[in-house]
Amino acid sequence: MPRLLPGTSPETCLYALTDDNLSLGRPVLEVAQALLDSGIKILQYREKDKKAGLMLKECLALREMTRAAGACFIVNDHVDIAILCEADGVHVGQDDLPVPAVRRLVGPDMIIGLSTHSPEQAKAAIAAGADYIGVGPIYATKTKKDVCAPVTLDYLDWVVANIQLPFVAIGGIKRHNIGEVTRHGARCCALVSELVGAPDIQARVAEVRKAMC
Ligand code: TZP
Ligand code: MG
Repeated sequence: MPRLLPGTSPETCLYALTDDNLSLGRPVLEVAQALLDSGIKILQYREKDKKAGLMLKECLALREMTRAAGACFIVNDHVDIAILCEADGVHVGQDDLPVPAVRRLVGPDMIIGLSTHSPEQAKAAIAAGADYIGVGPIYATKTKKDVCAPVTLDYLDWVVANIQLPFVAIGGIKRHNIGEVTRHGARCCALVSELVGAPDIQARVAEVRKAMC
């Protein structure tokens, strides 16, 4: 996935998402720095309960931090904030602005990720011009509100067999099941609670990485 992973190996990768509510009281910038220090090369800012002014401030800081770490920076939902902080990409869901509309706003170079939950949505994502798709939730998760039922490894298997676009497996992925996900062909896995909720983030990233193959 060369566009999604500037400067990194396309072998296997961990994609980390922020969530202040799960971070054991630690500020998002501290958590993000720990993730980057652990070698995370894709970071998504995903904060559902914050005001736009604070989100922009945090994203401007995260942009600097990710640039210094040689990491890709993606902003969830907020196309305006992604543009203003010069993020590498923006990630949207099925009920957010449609990908062609996002493309008109961000221009040709910004990465657009789209969450998908079915083969139909994956095919539509390609037709709409997404640069990568999210595939999930693979397992049950409490992190996302209004989440659909787990798509299970069956949808992942279908994506692996049928979709050429880069994809990121997500949803309920933890150190005890990530090996199963990578053995089913996912090279990039996105985790929220398992990483930001770890008391020792660097140790957790190392454990998760070890379990990936
Ligand atoms: N999209 C699908 S599931 C999910 C998102 C953002 C949340 C995943 O969180 P966790 O804690 O890794 O299960
Ligand atoms: Mg969204």
